Amino acid sequence: MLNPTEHPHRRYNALTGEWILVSPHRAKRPWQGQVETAPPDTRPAYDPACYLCPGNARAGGKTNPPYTGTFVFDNDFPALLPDTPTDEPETHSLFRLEGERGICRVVCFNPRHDLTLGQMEPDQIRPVIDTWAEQTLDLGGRDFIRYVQVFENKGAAMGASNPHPHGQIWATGRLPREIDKEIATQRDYYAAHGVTLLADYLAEEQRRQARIIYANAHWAVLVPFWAIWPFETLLISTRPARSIPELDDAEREALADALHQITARYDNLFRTLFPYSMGFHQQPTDGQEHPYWHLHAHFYPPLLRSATVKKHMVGYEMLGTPQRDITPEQAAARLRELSAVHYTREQTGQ
Ligand code: H2U
Ligand code: ZN
Repeated sequence: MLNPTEHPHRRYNALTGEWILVSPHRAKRPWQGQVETAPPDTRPAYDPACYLCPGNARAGGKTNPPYTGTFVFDNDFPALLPDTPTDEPETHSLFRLEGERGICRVVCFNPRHDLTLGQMEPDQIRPVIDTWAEQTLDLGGRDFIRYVQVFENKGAAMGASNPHPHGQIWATGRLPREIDKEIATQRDYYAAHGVTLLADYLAEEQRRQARIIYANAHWAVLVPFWAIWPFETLLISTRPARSIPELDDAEREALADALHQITARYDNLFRTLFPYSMGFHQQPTDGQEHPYWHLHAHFYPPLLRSATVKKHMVGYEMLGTPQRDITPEQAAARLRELSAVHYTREQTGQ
């Protein structure tokens, strides 16, 4: 009989409708690899050369105000523009091309240059959540915007341009590809069962416990059953909320706590400022009702075995199907047993 801890198998991603490959027999001794330590974090609290620090000049001539909380500005090099023509100059069905409108912004999480989300306490993360909510309302309220994507690229390994704690928001006239997929699966599930897909999924994960890393009254963090990246996680709201703005005070406090828990554990895993791309998937802002939507956030970290050994999505994964060696259950167990006291605090005894 198939043993999922030993035999190669494939797993279905209920949120995207795609399959992944799991090869547990290749990871019999996953934790005996190298344990190297990344260079110490020597960032100053303020960096005069940083284009995100308060009071500093940005490329393109603008100057940041002496901000003390979060700070949002229009990206000086935006990938999308609000006034792009949206007609379709191509008529051939094999050469489809459409203008895309949008607005790109940068969100500084904190004035301090030497922090990351993982090093910020829940009460420092809370204003970031409020800012995401405000931005979703502001951008989503525009008539040409149908989706607001809140995200963070953290670490040079993910292409982040600057270690100052910051994220981005891209708001677009059309729905992004990942959202299209999640609409199809969540809408079908809701139509068939009358509850959200992630509500049923979370209830089952709570029952099984094997992949849950952390849970509080309003959020759970787990390694999804169908995770591709070694330490990929999914943050799910207990109530099937549809967007960040609709979260009440208690849910925002609990979200700050959950974000602290997962990002601090990530940093502690390989004792490094753990790189990842993360982002929230909320309902479209197209003025329609989306009762099937269930608010969640994905964390996609590239590290596999240490501060420098990354997983590469190459070869069979590019040409065939994404594949992983250590199982989602093993990854969850590792993250679950870690402390959420950031390793840089342990070092200084604070
Ligand atoms: P990362 O999240 O990948 O680090 O990107 C930061 C963004 O900051 C990037 O999209 C923008 C870049 O265009 N940026 C500015 O808007 N002004 C600047 O002075 C430098 C970088
Ligand atoms: Zn800075």
